[in-house]
Amino acid sequence: EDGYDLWLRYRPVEAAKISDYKTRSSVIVTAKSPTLDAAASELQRGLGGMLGATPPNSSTIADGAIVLVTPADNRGFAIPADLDREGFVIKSTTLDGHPVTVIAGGSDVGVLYGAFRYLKLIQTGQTTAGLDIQDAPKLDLRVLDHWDNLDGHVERGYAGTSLWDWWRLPDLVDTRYTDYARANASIGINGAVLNNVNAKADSLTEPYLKKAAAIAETLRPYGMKIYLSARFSAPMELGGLKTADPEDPAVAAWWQMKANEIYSIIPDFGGFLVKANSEGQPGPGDYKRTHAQGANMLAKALKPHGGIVMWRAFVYSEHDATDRAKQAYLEFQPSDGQFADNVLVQIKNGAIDFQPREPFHPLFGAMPKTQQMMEFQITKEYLGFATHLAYLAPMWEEALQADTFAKGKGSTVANVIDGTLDGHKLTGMAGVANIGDDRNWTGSDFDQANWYAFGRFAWNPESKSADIATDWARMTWSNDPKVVATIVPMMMGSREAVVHYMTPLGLAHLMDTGHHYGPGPWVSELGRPEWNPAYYHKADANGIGFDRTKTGSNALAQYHPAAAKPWLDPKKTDERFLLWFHHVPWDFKMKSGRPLWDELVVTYSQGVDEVSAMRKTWAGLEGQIDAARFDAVTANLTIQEREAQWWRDACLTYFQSISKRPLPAGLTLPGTTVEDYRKRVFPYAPGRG
Ligand code: BDP
Repeated sequence: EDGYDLWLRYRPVEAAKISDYKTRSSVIVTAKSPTLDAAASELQRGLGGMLGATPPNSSTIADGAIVLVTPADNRGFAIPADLDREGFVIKSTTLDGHPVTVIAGGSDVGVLYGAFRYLKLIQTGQTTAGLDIQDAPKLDLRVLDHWDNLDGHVERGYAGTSLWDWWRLPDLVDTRYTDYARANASIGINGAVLNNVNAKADSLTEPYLKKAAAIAETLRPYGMKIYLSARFSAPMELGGLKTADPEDPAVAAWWQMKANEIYSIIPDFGGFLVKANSEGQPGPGDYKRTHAQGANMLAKALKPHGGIVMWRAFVYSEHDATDRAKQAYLEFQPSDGQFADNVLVQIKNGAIDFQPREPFHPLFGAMPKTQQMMEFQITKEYLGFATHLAYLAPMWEEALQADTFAKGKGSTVANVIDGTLDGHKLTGMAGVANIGDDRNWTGSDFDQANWYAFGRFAWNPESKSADIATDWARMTWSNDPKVVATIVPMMMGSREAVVHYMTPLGLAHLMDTGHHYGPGPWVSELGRPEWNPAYYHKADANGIGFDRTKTGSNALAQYHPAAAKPWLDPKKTDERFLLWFHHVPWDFKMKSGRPLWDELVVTYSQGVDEVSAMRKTWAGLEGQIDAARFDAVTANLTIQEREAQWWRDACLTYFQSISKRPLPAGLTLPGTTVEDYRKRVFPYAPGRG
């Protein structure tokens, strides 16, 4: 196996279970539509693979049939009136006197989602008897953001080059797009932004729209819409206008014309994603206009066609770099209530940038009159690329379950983005994709889990990362309980291990600059302060950490007082966030009784031990996992173990040169100098922007 099949491997189930499943999976009764066809053929593929014989497609109901039902063709089955358009019911029942399994959807795509859920029951070894399942997504937009450039390079991509063959599209439509769509539909992802947020205006020209339309055509039966990142200055670059000022009528007219053209080529186009006035991208700020003015101008152009705008809150300016963590809030919060009803403000989970651990972004819950959507990064820019094993779901669960206290206790980020806290209609979650043209899609087998988990959280932000890991491990590796019981805990601890050996105790952004791979805590010479790791850790003779209390940047004041309270006093702060919020002395007493410096050394060392343990655990699975995938994971874990050690040694050597303290008893460093570590550079690291 080479990982191409992802979690849709459909390998034969145990002989003992086959006949039981077969009595309920004999014929598929279907109606005609591309989406229902996709559902039927997935059931045939899956059941054929798992049960040994492909059930026929039929239009007559018989014993054991799986009957696909929609409001347009309900076959006498009472579809619940409240069933969401994308929701489904799976029910063991009797139709025309025959015992059957009904998969009913609120629409065709609901049936498709139901078919995948039915298959998952068998994939994970559960019963298909006496079923009565009803489910529907909690969020409207469940979108992958591809940071793919038109030349095929993927920004922060560690899985090869772009899936989108812009060069040969629309004539050549890679059959792989169908498998991409199947994988997404299996977890309910219903949208893809095809191009990088650092966008080229060319994406909006007719030839590229026709290429995008060919992709849209392939994804459509699977319930997916396509979106494009829009370059704000496109009216100048493509339309020859002298300005892109959102308040200029000629600019608005150009966008209206462009939107009309897009919809004439892609009738169900989803809308725009925009990165504006951030890291050199043009935006409304260039004309002293607000983000809301910019977003609303685009939203107005899309509105007649049913399109939406996802406007990113990832901004930080070179002019005020006292605390980068504060800037998005300062720029966006005052515009609460000003965004149009087809705009969502897309916010990263933390206020800096996809670090191994960040507290939740203070904008969540702070703009009750604005539709806010979550942006997670699936590609592991700051967590060891596709090489290091880090299952990100626990990190996302931590962010989603964080309490904003916006409307009292229990105002979780999940409830902000699912619209329930403030009664918003339009909701969503975006994930920066980790997908490329590597045979295994994501550059490593375990990174498939992050794509999978993203889909599950987008479907239901209340999901539990351990449940997701269990399902994924069963579908991807093996249903053997021993294998599952080995892999799941390994996954569950993996992100915390990365935190420990890269950025423990609330540290952040210590990665080497540019590519963000490997340690670079010593970097302090770059042009803009917030490009330097030293800006983030602020280590000096007195101590370490970023003071975000009143005596420092006071970023804490951006949180609701009840949310900020547990972080105000360093003695009471959850130590996982200690150095994020506080600059504390090297001898600050930790809960363990150790001084901070010792704790730092111990935690870094613990991270290395955790990776060694993962490598050994995996080695114990030899023979129980197919050889090619086993070896690939083994190789990655070997690299990760070596690099965890490098992270520990380099960071501690550097911090020791500042703290001037001895290591706690029993722990050592190799004696390499900071200068030597500094010389280890990677000019050709993948994925750089
Ligand atoms: C940072 C990446 C950069 C992206 C930027 C963004 O380093 O490549 O363009 O985020 O989100 O994490 O726009």
